[in-house]
Amino acid sequence: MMYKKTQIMSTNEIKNLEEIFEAKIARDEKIEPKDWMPEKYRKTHIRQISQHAHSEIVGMLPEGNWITRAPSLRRKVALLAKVQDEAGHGLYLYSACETLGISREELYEQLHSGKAKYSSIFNYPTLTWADIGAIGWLVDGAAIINQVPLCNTSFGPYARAMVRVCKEESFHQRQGYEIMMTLCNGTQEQKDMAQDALNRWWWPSLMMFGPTDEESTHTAQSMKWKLKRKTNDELRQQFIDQTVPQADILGLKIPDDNLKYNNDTGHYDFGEIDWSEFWQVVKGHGKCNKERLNARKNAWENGKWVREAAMAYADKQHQRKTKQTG
Ligand code: FAQ
Repeated sequence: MMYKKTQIMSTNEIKNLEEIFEAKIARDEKIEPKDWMPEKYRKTHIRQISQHAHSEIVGMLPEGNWITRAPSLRRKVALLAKVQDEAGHGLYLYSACETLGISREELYEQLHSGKAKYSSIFNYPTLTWADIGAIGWLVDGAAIINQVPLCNTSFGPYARAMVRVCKEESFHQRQGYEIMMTLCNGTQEQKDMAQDALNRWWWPSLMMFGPTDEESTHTAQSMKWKLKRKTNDELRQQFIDQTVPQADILGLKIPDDNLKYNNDTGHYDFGEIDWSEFWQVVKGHGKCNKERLNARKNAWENGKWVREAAMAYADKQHQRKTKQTG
């Protein structure tokens, strides 16, 4: 009897907590790590924030490939800084994710075992220098459009991390566009290289926004929790509308024969995305999935001695301090 009463009490308590949580969301107040939150909210955030963090860290690899081959000192310095920024973004995001009660080790383990996803876009190869321009222009361009609404997401640590990330992404987008501009104002060979990079990165960039709203498993719930502020299709359309005029300025042709401005909607209509390619890449069968994951696993293995040395040093410091105070 007593047990039943406690159960009823706790159900009421939970209902109460749920109401407080929902009211906070409705008032656009941030949910902070120590606040009560539904377990599904916590898990969804761990999933999205960790996927985002992994994307930043894996996203360093395609560009890292070009640091030693950048065509000038100025280009090398800018690319080096960009790749370092991406490492920083990964670290803010892992930290935000840890506030939800999961350890960094678990997060890495999920990436290395293939349990956690990272963005499909980073499974494509960077074949020429123009790819570095195209990544900055298109991939960072898409990332900004996706991430600006996240500055206003409901979970405090994620929203705050996003503010800084977006400022840096906007510098990345400009450096990419400037590379494209330089190539397009160069020789015919350079312009062809820029066009070839656009041809290869355009469709994968559209896929970055995820499946269509109809196919998206998480969008409806994430919109209710104000984790997502705009749907995958809305963001994809915004990206296309913003990017087509930029391609015109460069004098490049977007590789889509069905791309056409629609006077009635005020948006560009566009061709069919190859969703079978997207799902193949997401499932691990893209051109570079194995290479990317192996690079991350090797980095983890090779860094083992550094982690051990750092722990031993921290231990020593701690012992010294307790000796002094004791
Ligand atoms: N790749 O129900 P939805 C960057 C999965 S950072 C792989 O629509 P959701 C910076 C999804 O996880 C780029 N998987 O999912 C940079 C789910 O599977 P699950 C990363 C994808 O979460 C620039 C399933 O499909 N940005 O670029 C992808 O509501 C340059 C169903 O999908 C972020 O992570 C994909 N593209 O919406 C770095 C931003 N799309 O988990 C270096 C934050 C979907 O159930 C160089 N994330 N899936 O097994 C988001 O906004 C969302 O998570 C979406 C997906 C929009 C990506």
